[in-house]
Amino acid sequence: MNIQKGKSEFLMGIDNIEQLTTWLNEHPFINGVAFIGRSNVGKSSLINSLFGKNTARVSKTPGRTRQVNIFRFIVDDRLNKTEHEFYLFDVPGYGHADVSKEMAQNWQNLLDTFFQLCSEKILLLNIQDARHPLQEPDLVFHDYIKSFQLETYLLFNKMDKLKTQSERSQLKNKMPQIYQKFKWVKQIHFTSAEKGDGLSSVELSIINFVMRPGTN
Ligand SMILES: Nc1nc2c(ncn2[C@@H]2O[C@H](COP(=O)(O)OP(=O)(O)OP(=O)(O)O)[C@@H](O)[C@H]2O)c(=O)[nH]1
Ligand SMILES: [Mg+2]
Repeated sequence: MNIQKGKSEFLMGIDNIEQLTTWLNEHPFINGVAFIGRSNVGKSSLINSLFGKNTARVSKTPGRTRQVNIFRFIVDDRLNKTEHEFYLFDVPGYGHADVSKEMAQNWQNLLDTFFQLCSEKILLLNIQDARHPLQEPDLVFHDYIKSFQLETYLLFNKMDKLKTQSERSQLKNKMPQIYQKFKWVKQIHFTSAEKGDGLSSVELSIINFVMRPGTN
């Protein structure tokens, strides 16, 4: 089975609480995956690498994804010659230092609405920067998200940026602390959206989650 690259379809971007509430209430049993992480960690880039390039917008300016972007993607089951549709969410980054209070509050409200109303069939992929693990906003986010009890996997992205031995051992040395802090997280992946490292196992994990028995 695999995700059909390039067949993912952008449905809409929502930056308004009422609209998000309506959409989620109209879709109570959605099965799919949501990408969330600090701004600029590579959520949109990972989405493009996994679901086909040009699915999501990639930016050099942090904070570019200002909406909950909703997509549809297709898993191709070649053995049984069937196709299955699921939802994909690119959720705005948290932990901005440089936005107005009003904007940060709007984001928080969007996140609250999203996590309160999304079905438990959504897999949460939390993206963090491999160069800066255990950042304060990530720890705050985990404290926040834990109570929603969604299946959550952690992705350390931009692994290609750990170029020297010493940069790599910095991450390695923090692993015991990372496993401790994120104990409740079911899987941890190490990826590079740019080079493609680790993406096939992330793809497999997504497929295993959305295709698990009893959910279609
Ligand atoms: N070297 C390297 N650069 C990456 C990787 N993933 C993303 N980038 C770069 O990081 C920048 C931000 O990537 P985005 O995918 O837009 O990040 P985002 O998390 O969606 O950001 P927001 O939408 O602002 O929350 C872009 O310049 C990407 O090209 C990676 O694995 N390796
Ligand atoms: Mg983005």
